[in-house]
Formats: sequence, structure tokens, C-alpha cells
Amino acid sequence: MSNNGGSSRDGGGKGSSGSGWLDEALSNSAALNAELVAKKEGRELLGTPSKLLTCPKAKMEAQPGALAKLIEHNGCVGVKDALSPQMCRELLDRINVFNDALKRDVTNGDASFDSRFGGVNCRGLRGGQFGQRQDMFLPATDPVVNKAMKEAVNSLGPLLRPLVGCDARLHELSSLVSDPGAPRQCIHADTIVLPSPQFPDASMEPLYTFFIALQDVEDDMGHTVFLPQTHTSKAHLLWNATQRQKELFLQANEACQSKLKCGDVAIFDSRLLHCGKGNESNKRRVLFYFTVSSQHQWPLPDGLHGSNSVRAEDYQKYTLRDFGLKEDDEIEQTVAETQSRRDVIGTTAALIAGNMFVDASARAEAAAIVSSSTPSSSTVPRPVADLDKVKDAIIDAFQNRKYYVTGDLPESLVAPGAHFIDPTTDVVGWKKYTSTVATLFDGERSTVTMLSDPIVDKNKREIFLEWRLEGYLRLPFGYSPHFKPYNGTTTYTINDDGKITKQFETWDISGAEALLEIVPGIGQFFG
Ligand SMILES: O=C(O)CCC(=O)C(=O)O
Repeated sequence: MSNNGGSSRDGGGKGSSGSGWLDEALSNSAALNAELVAKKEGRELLGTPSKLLTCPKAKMEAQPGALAKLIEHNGCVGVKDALSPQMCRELLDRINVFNDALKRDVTNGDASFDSRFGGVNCRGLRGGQFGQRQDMFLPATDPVVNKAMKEAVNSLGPLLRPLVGCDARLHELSSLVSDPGAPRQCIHADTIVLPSPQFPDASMEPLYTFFIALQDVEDDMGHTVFLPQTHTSKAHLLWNATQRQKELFLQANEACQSKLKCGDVAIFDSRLLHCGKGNESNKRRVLFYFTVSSQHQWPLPDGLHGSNSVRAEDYQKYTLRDFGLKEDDEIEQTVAETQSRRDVIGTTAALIAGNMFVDASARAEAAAIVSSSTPSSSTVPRPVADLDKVKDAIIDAFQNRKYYVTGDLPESLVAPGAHFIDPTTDVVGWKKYTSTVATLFDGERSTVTMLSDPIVDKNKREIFLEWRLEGYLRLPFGYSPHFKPYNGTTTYTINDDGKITKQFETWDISGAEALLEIVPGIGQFFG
């Protein structure tokens, strides 16, 4: 949970590491300032959060690949009933015992603060050395903790396989204990997005954190607030800009909050912006949590990318296999799903519409996308559109409207819910695709060239195009870099109505690399 990379660092007034009154005074003043910032964020910058999209466990089991894809895209999701009520009760009791014992050990000098507790954001000025919010590490070998991990991994196994794989490493094993009076946290991310200006050569696979509630979290106990789709380089760039820009950015983003019942889990990409709300109740709120990733090393060697909330003796010691995750028969299907990730997002929309989520408004929104793209059940045969005419319309949009760099693709050519896929991106819908292209490229100064006459395959209902693209990007802060020309191909899939249901691009490697050098997270522009 040690957050990093952004402007709202620990700010918590750390327990034991201060060495004298001056350190303590500075630390307290930083903590007070952080609490004020957090209050302002809650009061003035974030609107009323909606509810985190949350899916029943059975749906997660039925379509894990689609859910994994949704997490990748959104950065957060909830799943119900990840731990049984009995396990939650047992673990909660254990954590309460640990909490008393470890505080005693630290106070008596039998253990150092940092070996048992993490640097949590806004720990709270009252509550002495430990504050009112603690990030308390849990030992992996403790029988109750171990049993809870095994149960959680078994229960979330269908999702963990496509999301991170059985060999994923356990990076964090801890608990969040928020006592009455714990203040609201500042918006923060637990890890940075790499590569970054500080670490241009570094890269990372996402780390996913699982917050499991060990009791019902009532509204006044403080939910966790998430800002979906902010786990991207673009979002971090804006969030790490000037204070004013950061505030505008926070105001512009939608927020949602987990409302976990006992045993439910909120899963999030550790780069996602989020914060815990204050505990205004008279009850303790405890979350059991762990963080896993297919990336085995974290933090990276010689980097200041953050630290992990895990006991030193457990650091880099476990993978999910150690908690019972196996590649069983299901895995074949899961691997296939992961390999054809491009197709999964379509399934995702269908799933949402098919009642995957508990949240009614999300379901309605997704249902609208899917119903409009679902083939009609009418039995009356309808005339099939002429593909040569569609080809001419595509050529017109490509050559005369330059839609690959202007976004000026007529909506009438596109089926609702169509996919636009390239080596960095997979977006759904005409609006999202066209508005992003228009924002990303400088259409006036960029050129597109058709390299051969498009080929029509009437059997597959596909149109194939070869092209070359060159020009300028339009990035934040007036930055407009030129990118090297690159060649590509596009395969359009056309439905019976003559509308594009899929635009699938490949790029020549050197061109793609050149573009990615300029905008490492280019795919996220489409997020
Ligand atoms: O208290 C919470 O709900 C969230 C805590 C958290 O996100 C953090 O400390 O990084």
C-alpha cells in the first residue's frame, strides 16, 4: 500500500522512525496538511461516487476472461462472496489479536514499526504512534492467514488465471485496520505507471490488489473510492501536473466506491487512483488484502518505485501456486480466452448486458450497446448489403476524409458496438474511436495513403486494405511530435446491413515501435 510517484505521498505521520522533536513536528505538519487536502478532495473535487461495478461470484466463474479484460480496461471491479462468512469471522478475530500484540511488540521495542506496519496514507493524528488507520502486515505462515489466502485464491481462481496466471507472485499480504476517527485519505496510487520520465527504460506488468471486507462496511465506516480508468500514463501525467491541473483532472473524473459486504472483494490495478474514506462510525473496519502480479520482481532493482506491504520473511517467497492455484482443465479455455483477448471485450459487453453486474445502471448502459448490435431474431430474410458499395464508402472515408487521422468516419458506416482494434488498442463504439483519433492526431498535418486497391472477400464478408500513415500527434500541453511513417493493414468485417462490425489493424513493427517511443501508453488514449 505504500503509495508513490505522485504528490500525495505517505503524509501519515509515521510511527517510530522519527528521530527527535523536529522530525516529529515536521511529520505532524505534513500529516495535517494531507488530511486537509483529503477533505478538500472529498468536499470539492470528487462528485458523489457511484457504486463500484460488482459482479456475482457465479458470473465471475462463468466468464472469467471477460471479467479480467474489464478489470484491465476499467482498473477496478467488485466480486461478491470471495470469502465465506466463517472464514471472515475467524480472520477478523485473528487480525484483532495481531493488532494488539504487534502494537505491544513495537511499543516495547521487540519489533520495529516498519517490520510490522506499512506507510499508509493519512494514518490519523490521533491514536498515538499507530494512528487510527494501520496497514498491518500479515504472516503468510500463520495458520488462519494461510487458510484465508487459500480460500480466497480458490474462490477467485477462475479470475486469477486469466488475470495474472498461476505463477503470479504474491507481493503484498496485509490488512487495513481503520478505527473510528480514521481520517479520509488523499487520492493516491499505490504504484506508478512505467515507463515514466523518471524511469524511461523500466516497464511492469500490472499489480492487482484484492481488498476483502471482513465485516459489512456501512456507509459511515468509510468505503474505498476509486477513479476508474486512471491507471494509465495519460491519467498520471495529468494528475502529477500542477496543483490546479490536478484539481481539474480530479473534478473531470467519475468516482465510484466499493460498498463491500462481509466477504466481498474490491479488485483494483495498483496504479489506479483511489482513497479510503474516513471512519465516522464507532466501529472498526478491517480489510484483508493481498497484491499479486505476473511480474515477479517488484519494486524493480535500483528503483524507487515503492515498497511492498509484506513481512520481510515473506517477501518474494510465494506464488499463487503456493496457495493452491492450479492449471486444471478449465485452464485450456482460459488460455484460449487470454490469447484472443481482442475478442473478449465483445463478450464483456454481452456479459454485462447478460446480467453479470449487480449494478442496475451499468447493466442498462451495457445492455443498450449490446442489444443494438445483437442480430435481429426476425425470420424474414433481409437483403444482404453489397460489399463493393461498402468498399467504395470506406475508400471515400479513408482518402477524402482521412479518418485514420481526423476521426471523420461517418457513423452510418459503423454498426453499434463495433470494435476498433490495433496493436495497442481495443475500443468499442464509433464515438469513442472517432473522438480519440481526432484528439490524438493532428489531422491537418498528417497524411494517409492507400497502398493498393482494397480486396473484398465476399465469403468471409471482409474487406482488406493496405496503407501508410505519417504525421503529427497532438499531446497534452501543446506537445505535437512528428512520428515516423508506418505501414499497416486493416481487415474490416461487415455485417449483413453493410456496416463495419470490426476494424482490425496490424502495423509494421518498426512503425509501431516508433510511435510507442513517443507515446508509450498510446493505447490508453482510447481508454
Ligand atoms: O482504507 C481504504 O479503504 C483504502 C486504503 C488504501 O487504499 C491505501 O492505504 O492505499
